[in-house]
Amino acid sequence: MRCLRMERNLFFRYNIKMAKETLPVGRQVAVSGVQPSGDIHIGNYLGAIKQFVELQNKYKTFFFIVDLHALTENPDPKKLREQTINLAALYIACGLNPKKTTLFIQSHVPAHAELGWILNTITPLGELQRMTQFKDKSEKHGVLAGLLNYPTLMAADILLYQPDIVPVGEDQVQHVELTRTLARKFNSKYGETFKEPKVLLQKEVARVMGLDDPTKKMSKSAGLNNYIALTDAPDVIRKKIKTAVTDSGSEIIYNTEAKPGISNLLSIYSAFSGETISKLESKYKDKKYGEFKSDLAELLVQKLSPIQEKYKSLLKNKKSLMKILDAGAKAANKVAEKTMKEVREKIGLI
Ligand code: AQP
Repeated sequence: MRCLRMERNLFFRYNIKMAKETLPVGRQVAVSGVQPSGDIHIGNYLGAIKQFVELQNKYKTFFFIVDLHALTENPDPKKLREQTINLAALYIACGLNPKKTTLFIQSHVPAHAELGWILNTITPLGELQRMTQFKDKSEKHGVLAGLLNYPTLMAADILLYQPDIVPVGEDQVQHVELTRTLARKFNSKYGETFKEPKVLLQKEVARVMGLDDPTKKMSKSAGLNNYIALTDAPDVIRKKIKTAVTDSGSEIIYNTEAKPGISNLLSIYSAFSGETISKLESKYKDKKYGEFKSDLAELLVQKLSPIQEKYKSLLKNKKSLMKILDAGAKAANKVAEKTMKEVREKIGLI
């Protein structure tokens, strides 16, 4: 009950659209990105990428690889390059179609950094210091200015394309809310310039939890046993699900407070199978955790293997991936420049 109330408050407060809501017809704009900061996992997929794929059929979409954001974790340059191109392949393998979506690398559109800087100049320090991600990540990486300014760069990523919606996982809701605040602030100071976008959340899987700690979100940086990577081999998937933390008792029921482990696995099962959680609860009534886990592992192997095959084949031709990304950057630059021209004029840059 408490959870439900909190959820309702969250949705009200942040002006969140539900993924199940009928999407508007016409060419509204959707924008989002993923960091090339490690193995892309099923949390990133269910919370974000899967939505991107669905949205490209109804919206004008800009989806990108946020390499400048990944720098906040001081990655090895060779690894960053490799993960950037891998993420491009993975996006396409998951179903993004470069003919429908503008797909590009963030750093190939200089306006992101430029607008990020401009937004910094109207952002109170306290707004950045209170961000949950900043607090969590500065514990791991030290208090770097890049981490602090992550949300203003993210606001620029979004506002440049004047989107109606921003599909993200729940952990990014706070940053999108700051984006809306900054858009309002800029508009009231310099005149109507930016649209205030809404968050689009995939309710049931907006926060997929870690396999080794179902009280915290699944995260690329939380260690190998925390997540199922989209590229994990079948045996790795089986082993990770087998060792995923479950709860005391033996019932397979959804109750995030009493049974966070099983509830998380049920959400994952439901999202990949399309079966409702209550149907799964009935299916596994009187069954053991072991049988449920083994079925879930096989489901994941089956659903991820076509993505993995396509991913491997796309990576054989990196030149053609780069061509797609170059064309995407060209198209994105055009849209971003239009916004920047207006911004520069309004704030007095010659
Ligand atoms: N556990 C999750 N459940 C649902 N959605 C999630 N997302 C991330 N984790 C979950 C969503 O995935 C998109 C891309 O995330 P990101 O790469 O920009 O960075 P993040 O949110 O910080 O993701 P990670 O996996 O935790 O990466 P690291 O460890 O590098 O910080 C976003 O829409 C995010 O909400």
